[in-house]
Amino acid sequence: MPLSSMKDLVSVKMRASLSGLHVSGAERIVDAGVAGETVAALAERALSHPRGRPDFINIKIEETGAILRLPALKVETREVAGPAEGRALAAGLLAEAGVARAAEAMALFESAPPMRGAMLVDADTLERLEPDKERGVRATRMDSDLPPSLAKKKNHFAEALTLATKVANAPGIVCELCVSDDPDYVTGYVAAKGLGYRRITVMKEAGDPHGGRIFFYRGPRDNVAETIRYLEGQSVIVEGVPSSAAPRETVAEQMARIRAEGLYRKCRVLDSPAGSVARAEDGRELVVLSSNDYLDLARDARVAAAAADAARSWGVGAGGSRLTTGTMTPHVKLERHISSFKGAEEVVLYATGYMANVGVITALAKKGDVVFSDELDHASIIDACRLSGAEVVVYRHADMADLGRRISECRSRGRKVVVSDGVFSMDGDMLDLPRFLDVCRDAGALSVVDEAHATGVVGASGRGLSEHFGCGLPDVSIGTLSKALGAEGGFACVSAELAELLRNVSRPFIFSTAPSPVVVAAADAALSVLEAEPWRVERLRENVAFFVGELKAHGIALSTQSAIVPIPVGDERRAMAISAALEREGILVPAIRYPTVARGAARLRVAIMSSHAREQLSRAAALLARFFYCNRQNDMI
Ligand code: WAQ
Ligand code: MG
Repeated sequence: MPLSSMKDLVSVKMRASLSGLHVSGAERIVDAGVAGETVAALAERALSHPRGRPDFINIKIEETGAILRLPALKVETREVAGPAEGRALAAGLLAEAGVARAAEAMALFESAPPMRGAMLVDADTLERLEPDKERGVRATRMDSDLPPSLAKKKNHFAEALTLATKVANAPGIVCELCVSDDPDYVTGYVAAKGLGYRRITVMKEAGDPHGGRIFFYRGPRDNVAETIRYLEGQSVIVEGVPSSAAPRETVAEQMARIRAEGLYRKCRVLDSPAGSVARAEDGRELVVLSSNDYLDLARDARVAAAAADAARSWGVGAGGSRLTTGTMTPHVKLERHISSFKGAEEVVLYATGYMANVGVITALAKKGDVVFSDELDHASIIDACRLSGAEVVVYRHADMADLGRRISECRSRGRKVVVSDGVFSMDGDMLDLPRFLDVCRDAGALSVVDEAHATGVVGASGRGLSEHFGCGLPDVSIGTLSKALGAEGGFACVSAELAELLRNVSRPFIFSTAPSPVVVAAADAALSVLEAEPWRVERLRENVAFFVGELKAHGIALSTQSAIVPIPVGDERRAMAISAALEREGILVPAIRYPTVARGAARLRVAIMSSHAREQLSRAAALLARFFYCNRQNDMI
């Protein structure tokens, strides 16, 4: 039959498989006039499915028969912390919808083999009612009213809401339970006419390929056939389907939630330069135990003079990006200086440490490549991984065996890049660089190590992990000028070949104005001070050991391999209370909370400086221990 002679709307269904195994399926109900383009769009979707290229695609065009138009179920999303909470919530919703034996029902997912369709189950006895138990019942002949441009790509949410709306309106169906079978899609839902579409963000562990649907039926057995006929044959268009489930939260609501969760933050204003003692806005003096200015170089007279001189000779702004007019003599001089300090072939500067991570990782990895990242890597690395478009594989913290296993399991033909913090910024521990380099070399992977908290701190003269371990450099050693070097900016130590790559493709390098010659000259001077005065690094190490010893004497046993001493507290509000009590005593130790660390893993993060006096450190340790223990017994200090 020529398409043009078909009635207004047609159903177009696509099913794709590879070696007989299902790859993807989709269906649309569209005007007969656009059936051709719909066929093309569905074929393209099948051919580009992430699961692989199918060897068989079946596309069918049929008349729809009478169309039933249904309003989309109301959507509500519940954020849960993990699958246990998600499943308990689902059980409660099922009970609300009239399925008493909810837990038993959910166990059906575990016992049944993977199915193309849903289980049709008696809501009271949990007996299976569908004739073909291997295939299940498939709900078909449905579509949303989303315009074609929005329905091109797989949209789990919109497709599930469309199906759920059709199913909830089926005769005899009291509710539905769904968990996706996509390993990385962990969201599921419970849907019923009365409940609406209740999304639950986590219903299973990530990576779990199991999932399924259960349609709960209540009514005479004689009517089951009619229910199945509706599910399989009645054409339905669901109206008002949103293209995404993002909950609408006003800015005021969002801020209220942030406060309620104990996650509110604001900038503290200090009325003094960086250093181990600061003046608060109200004039009070505070001992700063949270600065990254580890070697007290930010206000060093020689560093400040270099900045002032540079401002006079070179002006303040660079006036252009590095590849246009922004590269000045001071930039090149600093890059050479850092290269010789680190023993690297070349160095590429970035405006900040964050940008260095983003710039390096997005340059090395793109779509089709794989980045392996430690689960405790810094936020800038996490953002960089996301931005790169590469597949991201997160391995267990500092676990080189786990890293090796994950690399060996990786089947991608793309480039492999492994990235780790050198010193972990929230835990203060150090990467085992020699083993890390071994794993990377064996795998033919590029190694990237962020030494932001290691530069100036780790190694006898502050040259970082390679100096500490007496081993070679990773392919990329990233560092920052804004912590121990007291200035601002980031850098990547690389081979000449990689430097060329970064200057050609690294977008933060290409599209940022070059760092100001003022900060560049300051960093250069700071590096000279560090080279001339390695005692600063030694003093820092002694101060760390002293502080850790003091804490231990007060009953808090901790270890660190850097200048970062984290004191684990757990509860966000408790960490805030201890931090506030310390501040009342004139000691500045911030509470670190989600999203910087995991929820419920809040901590006080002490950072030691070479310029801290022993008395400052011992008093701080004593007060810290007092508040830490006092606050464990009762919530008030
Ligand atoms: N009819 C009946 N059952 C089906 C159908 C169908 N048309 N399609 C899939 N199933 C069953 C089958 O057993 C699958 O294993 C299982 O459902 C899951 O299918 O963000 O993606 O397509 O709100 O993996 C839900 C949350 C996503 C969406 C559901 O399901 C959101 C999803 P999947
Ligand atoms: Mg699926």
